Amino acid sequence: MKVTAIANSNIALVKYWGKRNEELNLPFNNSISFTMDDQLQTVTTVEFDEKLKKDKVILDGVEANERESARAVKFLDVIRKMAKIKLNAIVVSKNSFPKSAGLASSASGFAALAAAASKAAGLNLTPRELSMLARIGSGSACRSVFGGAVEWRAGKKRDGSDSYAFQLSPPEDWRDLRNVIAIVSEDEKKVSSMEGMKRVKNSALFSCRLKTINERLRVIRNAIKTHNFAEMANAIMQESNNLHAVMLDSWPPVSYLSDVSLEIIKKVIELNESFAEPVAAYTFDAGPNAHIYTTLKHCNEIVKILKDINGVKRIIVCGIGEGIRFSDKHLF
Ligand code: 2P0
Repeated sequence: MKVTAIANSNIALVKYWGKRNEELNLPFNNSISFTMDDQLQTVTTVEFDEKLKKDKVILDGVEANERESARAVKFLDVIRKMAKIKLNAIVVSKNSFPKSAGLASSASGFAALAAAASKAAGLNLTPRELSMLARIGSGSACRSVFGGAVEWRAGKKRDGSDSYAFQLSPPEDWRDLRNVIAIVSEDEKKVSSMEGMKRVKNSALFSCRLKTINERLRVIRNAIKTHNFAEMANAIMQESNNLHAVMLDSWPPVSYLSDVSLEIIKKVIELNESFAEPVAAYTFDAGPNAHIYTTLKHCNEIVKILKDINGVKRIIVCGIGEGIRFSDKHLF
């Protein structure tokens, strides 16, 4: 049976960084994200077929490289074990955005693959089970199973059975929220998230981050519930600063922000000062591209500011989007 699933990327307000278990992608702390609209999307079709001698993975029209292919095969092995099947699969996947643009393609990629492959293997998983499965593919993928605002519960158990995402509020709840994305670099990052998360364990600041993160989670959760942008904004920016401070404090040091990123930070702070309240909040993942959360009212102004910054290559304005969906428009 051929199954096609669609998943959108998500951009965290409180970030996942550091694993208590690398095999199962179990984090140290809860994280909170918004799922993006269909501009940041992966569509994946999977079919298990007895005629195949090995798994075949096609990403954006070309055969996956060795590293990508090994990661997909390892994930398919998890699904084959769960479904008690031995068949090989063909996986065809298409992103609506460049794979290594720092736009979290692994989140939408593994969420779509988890959904398509588990169903194609005959499993009928609940959203929570699907979230746990996607997490094994890539941590942040567990959040892309759901739309709107999503929290990933870190959990405490060693087997990961209490580490999954759930929806805090549906996409239609905060219709005028936007993420203005400034693409600064489309190069593949030099230090992968996987490697960066290993190094963070050497950071003395990391234990301090974990002590203060619960308060930040509480503020953001509450701001989402009450649609209080100003309250959420400062917490988002402090969280991003804290994350990148911890990255720099890792050994060997990890540094993802560029001069252009720092210029964007400066401009957002100036904009907020001019309003005497936060109307925009920057956040950066494992790369120099900026994600500026704001409301529709201030969107054009932010786009204008970003366009004037030397080094900003492209701007994408994203709304809040849906979780996993299935489609009958197969890719092969
Ligand atoms: C996040 N990031 O919460 C954080 C913020 C990057 C910075 O999740 O090794 O690709 O596949 O579990 O999910 C990127 O890491 O890592 C990430 P793996 P993933 O969105």
